[in-house]
Amino acid sequence: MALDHDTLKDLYRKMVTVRLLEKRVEQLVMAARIPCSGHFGLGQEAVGVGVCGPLRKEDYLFGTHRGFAEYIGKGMTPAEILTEYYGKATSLSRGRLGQHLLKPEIGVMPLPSSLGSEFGMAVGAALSSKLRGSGRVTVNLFGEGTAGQSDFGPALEMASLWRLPLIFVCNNNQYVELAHYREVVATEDIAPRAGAYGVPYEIVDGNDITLVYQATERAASRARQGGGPTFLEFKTYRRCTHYTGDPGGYQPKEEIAAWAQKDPIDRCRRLMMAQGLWTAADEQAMLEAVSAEIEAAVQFAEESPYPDVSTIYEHIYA
Ligand SMILES: Cc1ncc(C[n+]2csc(CCOP(=O)(O)OP(=O)(O)O)c2C)c(N)n1
Ligand SMILES: [Mg+2]
Repeated sequence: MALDHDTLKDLYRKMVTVRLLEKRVEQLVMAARIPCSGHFGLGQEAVGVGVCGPLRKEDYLFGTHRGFAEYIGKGMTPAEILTEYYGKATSLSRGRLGQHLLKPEIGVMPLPSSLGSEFGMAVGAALSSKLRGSGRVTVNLFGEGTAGQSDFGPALEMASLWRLPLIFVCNNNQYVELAHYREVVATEDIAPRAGAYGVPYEIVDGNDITLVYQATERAASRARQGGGPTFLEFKTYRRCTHYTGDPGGYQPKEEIAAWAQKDPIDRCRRLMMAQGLWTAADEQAMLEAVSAEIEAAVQFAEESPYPDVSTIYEHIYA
């Protein structure tokens, strides 16, 4: 079944926001305006945006280091993201976090530097929801490389044993830093590992925003009804390098070109146009509005002060 029109348009706008914002942040990193590097996700926007689509504001999200899809999807704004990357005093963390986005008010949980340590945190969040009967669902998003980390199995075991309201989401973008994943991962699919722990799983086209949304909606409703965890693997492709400054060259040009044909934003726009929901004029107006929002956020971040040195001992435990 198709998504309702407003939902589809909202998801589309969010994917476009992610793409334009990532491009802009990359320029700002390369121009040394932003004092950290970035990891982006050109071509995989439908996963983070689509997964957050059916979530509620209070649901927990453990996102990734790669790009802004799940953060925009969960409701963070370009200004909130940019002020963090700039390290400015106007950011939610008062310039403390950099790339490690966090907004507990809308369920965006901390991103650890050590990939894989979020598995345990996600189990903890989901267990707290179950004990409190809060009805909150936890989404744990990670890459196919991170699925090789040692907490992965125990997290599946506990989530299954305790029937936790937890959705494991593997964003299989086919690259782990500078290696194709089949150089470091023994199997084509990650999801069947969940079956060994009694966790139901689905393998889904991650470049089809409708399918991503619907698979997550099924998993979330199972979780809310006490049915326990689900494992979703979304197949997609990272059409950019690992980080800003990575010279690339290890991804075959033909492979990148083939995946460009399956671009999730183009597919969504074609779908909306075919359904008569979207015109060239709508596209133009939306691009202008999103670009203006991003430029206003860049200006705000640029003009914001850095935190004063005298505040360095604030917000830490003695
Ligand atoms: C424990 C640990 N090892 C290595 C790294 C360095 N690192 C950062 S991103 C990355 C690649 C992870 O690949 P994947 O899980 O497929 O996620 P993707 O970057 O493709 O989104 C690695 C190895 C890290 N942050 N933490
Ligand atoms: Mg990967």
